[in-house]
Amino acid sequence: QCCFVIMLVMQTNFTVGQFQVMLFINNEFVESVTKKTFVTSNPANGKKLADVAEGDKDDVNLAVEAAKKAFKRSSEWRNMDQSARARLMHKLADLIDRDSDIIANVESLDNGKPFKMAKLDVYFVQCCSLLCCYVRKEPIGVCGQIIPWNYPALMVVFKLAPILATGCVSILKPAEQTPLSALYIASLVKEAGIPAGVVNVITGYGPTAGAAIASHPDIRKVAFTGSTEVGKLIMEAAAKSNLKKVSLELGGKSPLVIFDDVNLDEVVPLAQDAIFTNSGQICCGGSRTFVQERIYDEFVKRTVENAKKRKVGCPFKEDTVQGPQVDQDTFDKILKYIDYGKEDGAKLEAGGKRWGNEGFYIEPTVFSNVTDDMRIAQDEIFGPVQSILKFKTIDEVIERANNTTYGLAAGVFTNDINKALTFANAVEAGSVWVNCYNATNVCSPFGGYKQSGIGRELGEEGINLYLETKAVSIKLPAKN
Ligand code: TXE
Repeated sequence: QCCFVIMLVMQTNFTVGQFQVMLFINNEFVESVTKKTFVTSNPANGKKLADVAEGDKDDVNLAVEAAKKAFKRSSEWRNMDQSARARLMHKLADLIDRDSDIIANVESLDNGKPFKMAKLDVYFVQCCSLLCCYVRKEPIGVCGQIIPWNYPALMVVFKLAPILATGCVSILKPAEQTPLSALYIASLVKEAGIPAGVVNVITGYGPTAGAAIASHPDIRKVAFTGSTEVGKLIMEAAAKSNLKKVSLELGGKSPLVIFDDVNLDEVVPLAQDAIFTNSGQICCGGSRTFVQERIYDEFVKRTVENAKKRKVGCPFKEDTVQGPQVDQDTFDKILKYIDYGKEDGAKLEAGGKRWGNEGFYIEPTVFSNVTDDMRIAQDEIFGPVQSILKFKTIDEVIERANNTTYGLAAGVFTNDINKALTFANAVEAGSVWVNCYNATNVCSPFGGYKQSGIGRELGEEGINLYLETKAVSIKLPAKN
């Protein structure tokens, strides 16, 4: 059998020399960077089968680079249509079929499983062909839900709707800054006749009450909306406690791209609402306004006029569009970022300081001449600060739009359908809006790529977050 392995490794070319098996990176068999090897042996007699290249961090890096290149926009793999991919899959399946004895032999030698079983593995043959199978969706059960302060009542609804629809039960923690509306809605839960224990609201702080939810051994799923930083803590606590399921809706630095064929009268106010809505305290806010070169100066001029017209003031006044920021910390953070913008060389065009002399109000603030490396272009500010960047071509703006660790949302304004769809398909974001912004609805899944989160709320995917899937297979007495 050993001879057979030697023979087959020669013939299949996955080795150099007789017994050395190499790494496979970028469609090449290569030695590991360190040239180190480890031994794989035959469990039937303990004898060595081969020296295998020992991959380490540097090899993983090389493989990741190769994989990134293969997945880059416009690469052969990304441009390949589905039918061509299907042809390659079938070709691979045919080759596995052709060499199934070799693969099963290797498997038996290396793992010890009987050749017969190894052969079944290769074909993934089901153990009994007389099977009837049905799939059940069942509620996960006890869920923890930790929500932020920017949309307190809306977040309660986002979180409780799938709980009630699927038959789960919730321990919900509102943010410490805004505990009141969740408690009020809790009283309505009781009034509606929902049984005791289905909805529970724990007000308190993140590192205590929030952390207790994330690490509780009897909570089977945690849903969190908030900062990326805390999202990572939640995931860590979930992993370390009972591997509870996790869905995260986190921060963003969403690009809004404006091509030079648009009507500025319409687009200037929409682009400003994209970031100034809810005093800029919005996770999917269009916080990087990319404007095409030819209309840049005019866009900035009109944006500044628009910012100066925005009504800031008492939240209960009819014509108010911008109230205060939620608390001192948030207020301080935003003013700090306005300073960073000035320090980093952006041009302050409007606002830039506190509004009035009490409460946490900030003037609608506009920066022009913002470049990608500035802190105001990279970090989530979560306030009424618009950063306007200049671009020339669609390829350039796609690259720059994606050059962020976040991927929550994106927008594009243009009258050219090709540009709109090219951008929409290429941008790495969970929601893309064309000629509109912040247009969420209950049927559209909402959530982020990259460090903007895991999972999607709303729509069918939002319901699935709260369901377990069970496959029940039954042996039948005869094939019918
Ligand atoms: O959020 P936190 P903060 C972003 C935004 C903002 C920044 C900080 O950039 O400026 O985050 O805001 C609970 N274990 N977003 O500090 O801390 C906390 O009690 C468990 C974007 O207010 O993430 C609250 O209920 N829970 C965002 C919730 O997490 C913890 C909305 C959110 O608070 C915890 C809000 C812990 N260790 C802020 N620490 C969005 N995606 O919309 C805190 N919490």
